[in-house]
Amino acid sequence: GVEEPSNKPSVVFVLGGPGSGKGTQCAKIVDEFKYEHLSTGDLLREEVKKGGELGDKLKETMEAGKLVSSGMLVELLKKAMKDRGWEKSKFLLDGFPRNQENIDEWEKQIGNEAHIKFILHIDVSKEVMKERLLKRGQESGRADDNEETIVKRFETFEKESLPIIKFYEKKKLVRKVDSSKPVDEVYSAVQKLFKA
Ligand code: B4P
Repeated sequence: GVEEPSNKPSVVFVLGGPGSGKGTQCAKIVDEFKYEHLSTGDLLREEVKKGGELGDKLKETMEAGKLVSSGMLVELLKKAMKDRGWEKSKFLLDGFPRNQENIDEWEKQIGNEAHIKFILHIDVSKEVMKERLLKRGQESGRADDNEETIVKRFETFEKESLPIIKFYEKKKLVRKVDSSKPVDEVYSAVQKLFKA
């Protein structure tokens, strides 16, 4: 039969622990495969920069290594997606969804309006992640890249975000790469998954 052209955006979720290399790989994917890249971490850091009551509250949550509340986050995300264009767009959503509340809000605010293609899981050990985050902390001075916050971010990841990856694994939606290698080697594996 004749297929109806879909006007829904398609979405790839990029998940992995703090410092696993999500942002790094997303930049490369976008160059080659022409996705619109949105990082929820970046969106939140922009809000923090604006200051005000909301910005201050977000800053506090992020520096505690916790996840911010999902209603506002998905509103921000949806607005950013609409700003980039909706119909026929391809989005790479970096760092989302990170807990069940993120998924519930996605269902509520976006749900059938978008099509989830697959989940890219950037996988690497805690030791390697910690090393990378501490290095970035020295270079860029990101407020949450310090030893104390990193430990809390790992706790949050294991408790709230790993179960989300397992949930999508059961649905056979996950494509996983080993991110312990140098950036370009990781990217060759990523490339294959996007061409598949
Ligand atoms: P994020 O900004 O997403 O921070 P992250 O998990 O640490 O990932 P990031 O992208 O920065 O690091 P990457 O792995 O690319 O989140 C920050 C905070 O925002 C969260 O803690 C939370 O509070 C809040 N938040 C975000 N999303 C949320 C959501 N959906 N719901 C609720 N709250 C949310 O890279 C790390 C470093 O490793 C870089 O310096 C990079 O150069 C290096 N690196 C990468 N790959 C490498 C490789 N192969 N070899 C060597 N170094 C490598």
